[in-house]
Amino acid sequence: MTTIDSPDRAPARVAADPATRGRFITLEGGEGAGKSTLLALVRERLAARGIDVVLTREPGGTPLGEAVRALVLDPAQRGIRAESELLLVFAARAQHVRELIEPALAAGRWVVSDRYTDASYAYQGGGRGQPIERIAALEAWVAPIRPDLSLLLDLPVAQGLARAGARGATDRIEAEDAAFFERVRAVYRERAAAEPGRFRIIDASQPLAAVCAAAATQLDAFLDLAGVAA
Ligand code: T5A
Repeated sequence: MTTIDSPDRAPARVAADPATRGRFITLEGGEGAGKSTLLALVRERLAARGIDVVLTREPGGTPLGEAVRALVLDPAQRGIRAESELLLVFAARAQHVRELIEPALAAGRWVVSDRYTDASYAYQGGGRGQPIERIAALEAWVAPIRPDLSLLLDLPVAQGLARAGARGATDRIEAEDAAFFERVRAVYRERAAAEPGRFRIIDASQPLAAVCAAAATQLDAFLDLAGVAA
């Protein structure tokens, strides 16, 4: 018989010892900002310092998360309501946090995720107009773990959409209008301004080499602060 996961039956959260816990880094930004491209650089930079890295993404990162991703990005799913979309991305995230992120961090591995909760504030909050308190409640419930560092790749909306569009087929969210993505960008920038200790803003409108150099500088500074030997 299938059982329903209740708070009593749910496995205990993996306790992370702050002294040995890995670090959690997220890459954020609008469409075509260069996050996926940058992921490889981040892995190399961390590996060069002997850090064991797990690369992942949202929505995604687990079999359930990848299935949700396919649904959320499917252009054929025209009728998805804003509330449904919010719950879907958080359903994927709940699984991602419990199945991958928390255990990896507790084991001392570093986790680098292409998007995390800031994307929900930006897309479902800014883009779709879902109330911030609702997003915050879901975050507190299923994704209380906070990134140690978030790199925000910021660039004008038109430039990002042109890059994303040059790849060909448009997904369900990329098909939104420019005003939607302006709201997404505005929320990202507000969040970065509100949490300067966690966020580093990178000008992603520059040529790729300059974006990579800026990201490398920020990562090196973070690694030095974290006491990781060069
Ligand atoms: N979403 C996600 C939500 O709505 N809520 C949520 O909670 C979460 C987690 C996920 C979608 O889901 C939404 C947001 C997204 O719409 P995604 O694939 O993560 O999809 O997001 P996208 O932004 O669509 O991914 P993209 O692949 O479009 O953007 P990237 O990863 O930022 O960009 P990248 O690296 O693929 O680069 C795009 C193109 O630009 C070129 C690259 O070569 C590539 O061709 N490029 C550059 N060209 C010139 N100069 C540079 N500096 C360049 N950087 C990259």
